[in-house]
Amino acid sequence: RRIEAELRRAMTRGDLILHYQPKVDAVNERIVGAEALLRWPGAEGLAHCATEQFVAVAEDTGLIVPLGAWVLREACRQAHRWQRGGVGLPVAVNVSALQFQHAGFLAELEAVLAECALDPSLLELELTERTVMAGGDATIALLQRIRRCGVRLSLDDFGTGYCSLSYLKHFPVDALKIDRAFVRDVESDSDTAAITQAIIAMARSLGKVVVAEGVETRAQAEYLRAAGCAQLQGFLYGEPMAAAVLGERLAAQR
Ligand code: G
Ligand code: G
Ligand code: NA
Ligand code: MN
Repeated sequence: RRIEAELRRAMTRGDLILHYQPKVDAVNERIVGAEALLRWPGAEGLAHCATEQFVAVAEDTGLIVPLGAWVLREACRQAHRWQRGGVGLPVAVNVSALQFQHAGFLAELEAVLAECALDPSLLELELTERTVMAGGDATIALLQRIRRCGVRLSLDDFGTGYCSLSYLKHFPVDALKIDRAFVRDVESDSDTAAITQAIIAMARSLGKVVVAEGVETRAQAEYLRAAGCAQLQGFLYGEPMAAAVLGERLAAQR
């Protein structure tokens, strides 16, 4: 397919970049982490330039395996630059199901950590509920091995998949990210508010850090902070931005 060929070319040419979106502490609103997100800046004229679209193509074609490996390495290099600069900002990387289930994933992760000399606790992998639910016991064993490397794990888009709250205790993850669909309606819909409160309470009782994503308004932020969310992420605190721009914000908050 044409899109696949263009994406492949963009990858080998180095046309893809990563942007970083801040995560802030819900109480003091200082930046405590960043999520790496793929961008394809030269592709504005193409119909599939939006990340959601080309990531879907990459997942359908299997290109997500080498592309995801590139993202992991690039994000670790950036995290190491921040580590060396004395900032020590944890960086989160999205990992697709196919990439996670690929046989070489753990070895590659270990190799990248060693190559970048990165403190593993400065790397977090974001996996969706769907990804961890799909693999059964083998998945749990793999999650445990990743965690033993010192890398943090979080469950992304929580609440949209089919992961029941009671399953949470089986997954060795450090954090859970409440999907932005909940955040959007948390003040206007009492059922959403009740579910969100329940997710936060349950996750906290299991010792998981709760992160809310898609926070756009001050009112949402206040609500989520009061409900016990530890970290907030969303346009209110910054869109995904170039590493240098985030670096300036980090320097300014020191
Ligand atoms: O940042 P944005 O909302 O445009 O991202 C759209 C979708 O693409 C989101 O679901 C996001 O998780 C996914 N995405 C962005 N960057 C990456 C990446 O590096 N790897 C994977 N697997 N997905 C990504
Ligand atoms: O699937 P995942 O949660 O990784 O997707 C992250 C995506 O969410 C990114 O594409 C990012 O651009 C987008 N995003 C981040 N913050 C906000 C926000 O406050 N509102 C909306 N609508 N999208 C957001
Ligand atoms: Na994510
Ligand atoms: Mn998400």
